[in-house]
Amino acid sequence: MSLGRQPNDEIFAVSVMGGVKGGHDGLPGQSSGGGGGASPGARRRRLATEDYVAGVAAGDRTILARAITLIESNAAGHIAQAQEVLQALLPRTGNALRIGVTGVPGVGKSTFIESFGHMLCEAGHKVAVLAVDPSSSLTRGSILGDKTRMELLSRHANAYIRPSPTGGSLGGVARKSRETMLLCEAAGFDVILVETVGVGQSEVTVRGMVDFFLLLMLAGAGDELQGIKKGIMELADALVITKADGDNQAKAKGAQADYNRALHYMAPATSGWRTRAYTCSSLSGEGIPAVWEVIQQFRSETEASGAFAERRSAQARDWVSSLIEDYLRSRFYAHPAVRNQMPAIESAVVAGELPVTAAVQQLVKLYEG
Ligand SMILES: Nc1nc2c(ncn2[C@@H]2O[C@H](COP(=O)(O)OP(=O)(O)OP(=O)(O)O)[C@@H](O)[C@H]2O)c(=O)[nH]1
Ligand SMILES: [Mg+2]
Repeated sequence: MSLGRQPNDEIFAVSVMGGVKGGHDGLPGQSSGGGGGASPGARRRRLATEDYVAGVAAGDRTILARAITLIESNAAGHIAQAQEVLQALLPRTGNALRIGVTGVPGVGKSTFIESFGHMLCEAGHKVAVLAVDPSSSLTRGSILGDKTRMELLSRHANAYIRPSPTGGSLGGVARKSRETMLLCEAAGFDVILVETVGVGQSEVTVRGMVDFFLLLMLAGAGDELQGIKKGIMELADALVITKADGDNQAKAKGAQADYNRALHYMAPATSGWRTRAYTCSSLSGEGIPAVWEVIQQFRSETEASGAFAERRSAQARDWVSSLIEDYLRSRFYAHPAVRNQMPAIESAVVAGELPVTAAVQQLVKLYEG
């Protein structure tokens, strides 16, 4: 599973870019201009590493929020401390069930998470909800919209909702979300729900960080629109037709049968597991407990077969290699000689005066100095 790749990634903030905005947890060196309102004590200083570690391990939400803000920061000093915090907390991570939720805009992801998450919290689970939305720097409004859509869940003592990190490429957002997931696990959350919009590369990225991947679909919407052409169905461990209520119920059942037929001919997303279609209504709650039963069944079967642990290992290896690639790429593009010569070499290629391979060799030579 590979991460989305873009040049000039800020993965390790080699070339310092925008950084997080509106530091609502009050890290120094970030503009707090107006964003979070004038809450008392908003301008807190950074904590010592031991305090972050102890606070997160004790499940202290305020400190968890501040540790996540540290993780999301692109400032070099913050990155170093964030890694110390993660290193110390690593033995406490890995115990949660990680569930990705995707689907086209408006399919009902947030409403599903509200209903599903609330059911789990009531059953005694501790549920963290994260979002991976590389576009959210442009549409900050939707984050606020989500919080209000998850009103019941966000007020539950067992739930913690964290909006998508803003700003930067998918690779940068993905790194922050993975590390945030680890912090939530260390804080004692045993179910992590990751919402992502199904409109691009971000589903593939989220598939690469979760154990179970849930694709929500609408009855009667065009298949191409919903990712069949893009192969998203092949990534899913379950397909859930949403909004199976009122007049839509019969249509949803029809779609379920159609998708089950289509799934029959597809390779499974997880070896040994058969992906099936289900229906639910997040408004009435019908079908929501069944989704949890499917996920528990998946967990027990894949843990027994070894597929669960194998996927986790493969994800860790893929994470290492994709971070290396992102790191090297950003180093390369940030290199002064490369930056200096790039425009001329590109022009020569475009003008047909220089073969591409020779151009790249020249640039790499400059980089290697
Ligand atoms: N009838 C009915 N409507 C629903 C159901 N679930 C969601 N909706 C409605 O569908 C609309 C979109 O729901 P959201 O949960 O915001 O969808 P989303 O997939 O999170 O959307 P984005 O975050 O914008 O991608 C809202 O108006 C919901 O009230 C359902 O089970 N039944
Ligand atoms: Mg949403």
